[in-house]
Amino acid sequence: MSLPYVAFEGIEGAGKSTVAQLVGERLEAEGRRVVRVREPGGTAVGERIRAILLGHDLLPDPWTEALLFAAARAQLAGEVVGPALASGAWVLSDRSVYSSLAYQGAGRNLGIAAVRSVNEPGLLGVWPSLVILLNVDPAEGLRRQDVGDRIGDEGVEFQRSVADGFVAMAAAEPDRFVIIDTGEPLDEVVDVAYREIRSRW
Ligand code: T5A
Repeated sequence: MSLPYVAFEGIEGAGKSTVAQLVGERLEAEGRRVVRVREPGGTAVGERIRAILLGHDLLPDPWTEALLFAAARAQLAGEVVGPALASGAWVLSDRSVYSSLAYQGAGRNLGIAAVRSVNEPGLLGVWPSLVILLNVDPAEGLRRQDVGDRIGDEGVEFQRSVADGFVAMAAAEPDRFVIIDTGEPLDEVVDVAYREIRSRW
């Protein structure tokens, strides 16, 4: 049986953090041990890398950006995700390697296969078993955001190419991805996500 490692994905403002939090609360209410992580970040090293990546004061080149995301992720995999899964916990992740494939691979045009190959060594074979892809119109997603980050501020056309990247990956891996339309009320989105997770584990 696959490990309960679930990633919540989508473009800016899709509702990833909100839905991951609420689904986690439902799982905890059933007595399950849930470890929540976010990318980039989730470790001391990763949070420092996050500040480099998302602040407006530095402008990493596209490959520097891709490699820094991969570096933060490698730290998270070794320090948190791998041990949590080994201990029997469920891992709910606000973004994952699939964000790199969509943002750097598709959005920045580095190529999904090339970005995948630089991420693979650091992930130690542990990929999200289920990706809940929250679908939102890019303009609506940007409206929902409180504060933009450097990459989120690239604008609506960039968001569109990232969204297209996510949809292409979902079509290529239909067993791993579930797409949920977030035009529905939040309660309903959470309910569908929760049921998709519980149908697998
Ligand atoms: N990035 C990240 C890469 O380029 N490559 C990578 O490999 C990785 C990991 C990270 C940035 O880095 C980039 C992507 C990003 O630009 P982040 O911290 O993940 O940034 O932040 P964002 O995605 O920008 O997070 P947001 O907070 O904007 O989006 P969320 O988490 O999707 O949205 P959330 O949950 O905060 O919700 C936003 C608002 O919408 C409402 C919520 O209540 C909230 O007010 N909402 C809904 N409203 C109506 N109906 C619904 N169904 C709703 N769901 C949520």
